[in-house]
Amino acid sequence: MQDLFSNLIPALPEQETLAEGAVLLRGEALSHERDLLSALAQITARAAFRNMVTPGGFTMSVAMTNCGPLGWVSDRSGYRYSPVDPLTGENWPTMPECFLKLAQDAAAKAGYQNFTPDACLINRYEPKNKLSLHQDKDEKSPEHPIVSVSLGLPATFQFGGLKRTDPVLKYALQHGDVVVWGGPSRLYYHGITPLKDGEHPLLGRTRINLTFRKAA
Ligand code: MD6
Ligand code: FE
Repeated sequence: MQDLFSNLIPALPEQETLAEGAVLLRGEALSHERDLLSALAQITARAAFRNMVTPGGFTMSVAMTNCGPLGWVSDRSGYRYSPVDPLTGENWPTMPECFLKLAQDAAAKAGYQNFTPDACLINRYEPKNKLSLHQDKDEKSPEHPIVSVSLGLPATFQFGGLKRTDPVLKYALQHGDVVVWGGPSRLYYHGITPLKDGEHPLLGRTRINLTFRKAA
């Protein structure tokens, strides 16, 4: 059947450059999906998803947790990386081997050798949730890239420039897609538009995003 339609629906390229330093690796995480999702369930059993509060006092619609030596946290006093989950007072769960391998393999494919992430921020989107345009600038090692893994419902990723007012391009991110992002575009503004409702066979009405960083 696939042959019947392959001339009507052109396949998207396996690798696409979004900007200098930023590469979309389509389907890169697909072969690991079951391992990734079972590791995720173990993490969230210990460090539950929660809606953090911004320094300005707004509750984020996207729910978050972390694994690895450092986790990204936000509250009324600001954004920072912390070894401790403020909800439990315990360290964040260890970064699973399958997470680390995926992140390092993807970084290497994109030309970033020796990526040694010490933080993995895990975002959970439900329909209508969005992430406003922002820069990732809380990391002390911006010479390292960020590796971002999309699982579950598709999302529209907005990708701009160094200024908030720069024009933004939009990209569809599907289950299994990985974006590796660094170098000249490491500090570009980006965001996720309100998630469209749908049903994913493994994740239901949810999108999960894993972002691996070298934070320290
Ligand atoms: C998301 N991602 O995809 C949100 N940040 O749900 C990010 O904010 C992000 O994908 C830095 C680098 C890659 C990203
Ligand atoms: Fe970001």
